[in-house]
Amino acid sequence: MCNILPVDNQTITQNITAVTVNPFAGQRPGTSGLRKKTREFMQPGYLEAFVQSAFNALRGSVSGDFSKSTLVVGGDGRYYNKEAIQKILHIAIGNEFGRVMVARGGLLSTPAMSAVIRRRKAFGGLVLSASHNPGGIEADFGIKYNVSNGGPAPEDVTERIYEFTQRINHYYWFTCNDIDIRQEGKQTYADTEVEIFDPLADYTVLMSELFDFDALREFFRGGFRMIFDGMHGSTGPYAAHILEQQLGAPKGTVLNGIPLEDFAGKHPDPNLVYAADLVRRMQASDAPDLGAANDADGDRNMILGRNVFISPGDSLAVIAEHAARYIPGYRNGLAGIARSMPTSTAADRVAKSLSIPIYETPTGWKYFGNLMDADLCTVCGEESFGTGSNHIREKDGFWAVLCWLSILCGTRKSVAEVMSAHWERFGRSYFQRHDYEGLDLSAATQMSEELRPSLPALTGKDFGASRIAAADDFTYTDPVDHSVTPRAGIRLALEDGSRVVCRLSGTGTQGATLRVYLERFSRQYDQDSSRMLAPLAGSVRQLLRLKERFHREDPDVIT
Ligand code: G16
Repeated sequence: MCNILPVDNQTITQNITAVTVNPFAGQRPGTSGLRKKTREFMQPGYLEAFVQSAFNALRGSVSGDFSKSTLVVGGDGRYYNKEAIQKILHIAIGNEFGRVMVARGGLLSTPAMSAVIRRRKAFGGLVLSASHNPGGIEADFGIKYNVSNGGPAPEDVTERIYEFTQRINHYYWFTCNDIDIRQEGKQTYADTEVEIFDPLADYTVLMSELFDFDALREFFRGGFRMIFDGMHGSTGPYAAHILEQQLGAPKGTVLNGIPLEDFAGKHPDPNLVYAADLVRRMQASDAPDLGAANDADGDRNMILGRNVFISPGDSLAVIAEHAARYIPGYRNGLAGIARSMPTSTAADRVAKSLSIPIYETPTGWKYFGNLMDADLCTVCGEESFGTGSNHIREKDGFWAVLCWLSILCGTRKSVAEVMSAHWERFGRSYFQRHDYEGLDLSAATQMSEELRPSLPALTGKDFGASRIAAADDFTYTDPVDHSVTPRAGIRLALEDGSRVVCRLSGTGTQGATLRVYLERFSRQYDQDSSRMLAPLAGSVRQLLRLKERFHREDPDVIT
């Protein structure tokens, strides 16, 4: 059917119509799918054009026939999630997918999507989320395609999708009433079976295979206390189900666990700024032993102890250090560790001590996929509050929480004690990310263009409390398929081992966001991060001439 060249709004079969649509500018996926203002997505035909372009780009891999393919659909529950799911269903049936699996209520965290794709051997999945960005009609929306290994589509696929978006002229639409996705069950529409499934089931089984649920149950029974902030995103139900129902943590362990379309008007972003309530509770005199939060789609995490914040780079290093000993799923050891280039080098020292390789990739979880598929690495992490392993092909916020829970259970130490022991052994990478948001896009792009040619001449120049040993724009060559990713971030390596990285965010929906990553190594681990990093922060502001270019002195967000 779909090879027929349609004329305007031509009926293809009784209920399938080829609907005319014009291309929309700017549908190129960024670091993680297509993210835009919700209103942009709500324009007639906008989502339809992107979804059909994705199907057009993917059709070649199944010789033009989706009849044996399963597509998984779900999202983080933000505003427009339900409407988008209905549209996707009508288009997927119009494109004659053999099966479409929709999470009950349309709610599926990103890691659960990855787990479902892998366990059900699906062709791929569409995730509706703008991650940690706010939700609502005036806020953000997004859509991402995940491939059959469960991971985000690699760049060659997203570029193919983008090419199709530029010349799309119709999409296939199956006409029927809205499909009820509130109850589990199966129904057939045209040649497609639509299955509504329990979004908690596969993920819970996977976690029970990796972690020792009996030991964790015992740990809670012994009085261990934690709080988990679901930030009104999609992970609340998973956390309530696993922590409170399966592991016996007391009711009330999960805060903000009910998914809301607007995340209660907040940024569902687990960091010190946006998870301020959780931070306050972890600083109180009666604070529990562990505090954690996940973002709206459940792939990001933040870990806190009593009065202790664990930076994502340290969290990766600690999980890698202890996984084989305290987490059954990793008892055979790790094949390797991977981190994105701006992420602190704390994990590198652990990899060295374990005599396993460390891989440095561009920002974006998709770059870990090949390494994990080739069994080159087991755990991965990014400074953007992402940690995960080869159990799926996405970062997994709740998995990171269970890792920390298992480490605390196994060592019987507090979060602070685990961290001190780690730093005592390996030294500490003081790390901060400074974000300058809402910059003029062309001025920010021009800044990067001007900086690049000047990099070689920076070697030997004073910088912070040291001197620049090397400066370049990171180019990544994938060790598996040898694909090359240039311009992945400007990095300065200093003579004292410090590092500074600058890059523009690929996930923003307005203007440009400049990210500046600062890292300084020290054997002394009890210093104040801001004080340790102040000389680097000052030098980078001068190098980038931020005041002159953007009238900015201070970053909007420091994490
Ligand atoms: C996405 C990607 C991550 C990446 C992050 C930050 O996260 O999945 O791999 O590290 O964006 O990207 P940027 O610095 O370009 O904004 P998420 O949680 O937003 O999907």
